[in-house]
Amino acid sequence: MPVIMGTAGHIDHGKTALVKALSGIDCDRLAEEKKRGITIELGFAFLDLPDGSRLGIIDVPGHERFVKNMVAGAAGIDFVTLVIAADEGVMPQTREHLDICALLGVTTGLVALTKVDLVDADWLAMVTEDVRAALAGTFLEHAPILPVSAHTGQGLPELRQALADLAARYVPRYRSDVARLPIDRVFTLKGHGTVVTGTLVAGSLGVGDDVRLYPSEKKSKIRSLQSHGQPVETALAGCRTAANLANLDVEDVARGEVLARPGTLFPETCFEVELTCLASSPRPIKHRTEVHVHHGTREILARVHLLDRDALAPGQTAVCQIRFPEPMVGMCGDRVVIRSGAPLRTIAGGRVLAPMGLPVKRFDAAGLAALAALAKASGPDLVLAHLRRAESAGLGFARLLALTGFDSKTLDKALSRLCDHGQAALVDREGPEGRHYLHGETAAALTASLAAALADFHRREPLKRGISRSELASAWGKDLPPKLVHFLVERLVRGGELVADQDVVRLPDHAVSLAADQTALRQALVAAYRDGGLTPPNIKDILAPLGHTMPEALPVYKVLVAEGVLVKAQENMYFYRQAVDELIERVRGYFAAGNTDMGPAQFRELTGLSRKFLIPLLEYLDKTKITVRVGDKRLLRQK
Ligand SMILES: Nc1nc2c(ncn2[C@@H]2O[C@H](COP(=O)(O)OP(=O)(O)OP(=O)(O)O)[C@@H](O)[C@H]2O)c(=O)[nH]1
Ligand SMILES: [Mg+2]
Repeated sequence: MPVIMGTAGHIDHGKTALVKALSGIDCDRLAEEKKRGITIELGFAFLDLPDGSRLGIIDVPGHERFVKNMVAGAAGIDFVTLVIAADEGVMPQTREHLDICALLGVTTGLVALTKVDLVDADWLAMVTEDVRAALAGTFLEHAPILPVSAHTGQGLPELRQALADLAARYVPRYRSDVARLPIDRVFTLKGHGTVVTGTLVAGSLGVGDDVRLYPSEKKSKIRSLQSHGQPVETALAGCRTAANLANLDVEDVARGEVLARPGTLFPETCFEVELTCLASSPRPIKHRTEVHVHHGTREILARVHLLDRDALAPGQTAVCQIRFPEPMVGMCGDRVVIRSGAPLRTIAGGRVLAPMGLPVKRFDAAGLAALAALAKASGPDLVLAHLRRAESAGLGFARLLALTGFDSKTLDKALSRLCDHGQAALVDREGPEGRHYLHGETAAALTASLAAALADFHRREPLKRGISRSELASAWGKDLPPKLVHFLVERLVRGGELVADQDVVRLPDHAVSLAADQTALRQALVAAYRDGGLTPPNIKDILAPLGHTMPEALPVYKVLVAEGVLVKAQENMYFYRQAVDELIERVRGYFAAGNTDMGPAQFRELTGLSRKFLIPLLEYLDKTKITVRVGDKRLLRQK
């Protein structure tokens, strides 16, 4: 994996000259840069090291106004060469760039004390001492300070050696394998179309790959690739990469956007960040302060939402949310640098805990504890912390990759271990974001709630065998994805805690049973309707002598109808099933005898019934499709 060195340091201190002296490459390409003698845009070069590897170089501008370009470049570097001119010594952007590197998570580097041809030995000794003092307490505290001159070549061999040593010792800091190319330049190459460049911070991209431009999610395909200036089939993490993109015009792409594969990044307007206010910041950061946020190659105005305090004092660290006016894409472990508007200076920075913030109430202990857990947890615990926060929504594999910054293998292992121990549950093998998981406790709580809902249903509907799956999904599970309800039901069935009888589910100990007095009622009802035939007594007259009301008797009626003993012709009018069946036979016989239609008069003649029963029964015959009504006559329905 190629290592990338970035320059840093005050304007005019000789960064670009040093890169040229080392690599032969002049990074100041723009006419304006040549004219003004300063760097504006990022410059890219490389140095072939004695061990055969290639060191990528990003040359940044020192001008105070172009710090945003510096941040974009430094976001992709592995170590820094802090360039300090021996004649001037430590200057404001020397310190600011050093702060920015620290905030971006850079942990190693060296100091090139350049332009030594302009100073004498005494001065050099004094400046070296000053520099050492300025580095105290920073990540470069013990770094080598190498005197060099781009003009005379003095110290260059030693500098090359020191760079090679750092590159050899460098341990890559990105573990994720989600390919991401934060774009730092967009241009048109005659005959080829749109080209974007950037440092591939993780993963790999190949020619022909389907890609998306985030956060807009515009579609594209990689036509060709270059790595450190050479055509390649595959660009690897850490490489300076240029990608020629199909279907996109230069105007479609902006610096700060990110090139990645479809479905791997998740645009959101809130990042959760562990933020540190620089000790050198002139004032605290107040809640809701608007600041310039630098993330990857993007710079955007956003607000800092402090959750556990009203102001973040210089030197303090807190977990907070950064709320953006438009969607952004990030990964856990990304760095942000924060600059204040007036005067423009770096005041804070930190580590992204979650690139997809969740609603957290300020000063809410539980919400803050869940966030704090993200800052502290690692390995499977980090996965659990996210699953816990996701509650019943759960998380897909792709989203978990972005939330943890793990590579796929590590995440895979962590999840299978968690599932084996019941700490997580795989609820869907083919969710929209890959395999879908719940926290074990969330799954357990949902399962318990489902069982309780079923028990409740049995209590309310003791005479129903159970509830259909679809009814269960639309009632108890109305706020959950249907696949999740299915998973929970299956899980209970597998555990023997629930019985599924085709489409109907019930608790194992539930059986349709009538209470003792209901058994008596049942017998009385059957007798009353059997004796009543097509002219049963009024319900009130049946129930009153038995000492029952209709609400009490209704469940028993329902059972009798379900069992086919009674027929419900209309509200509060039931008949003995057998009597109705005989009536139907008589009606069929009437038509079989050559009658083509049947009016109410013929029906009365056939049955001897009064209007009270006649009309409901005729309507019942229509409803059950024995007859069909035409005008006030009935025809036999052809089967
Ligand atoms: N004498 C002397 N002059 C140098 C040396 N290195 C750079 N310079 C001069 O210092 C001036 C600035 O050099 P650059 O390399 O452009 O400085 P820089 O740090 O890249 O500047 P910015 O990118 O604008 O921040 C130029 O005029 C260089 O010729 C050196 O080692 N010795
Ligand atoms: Mg320069």
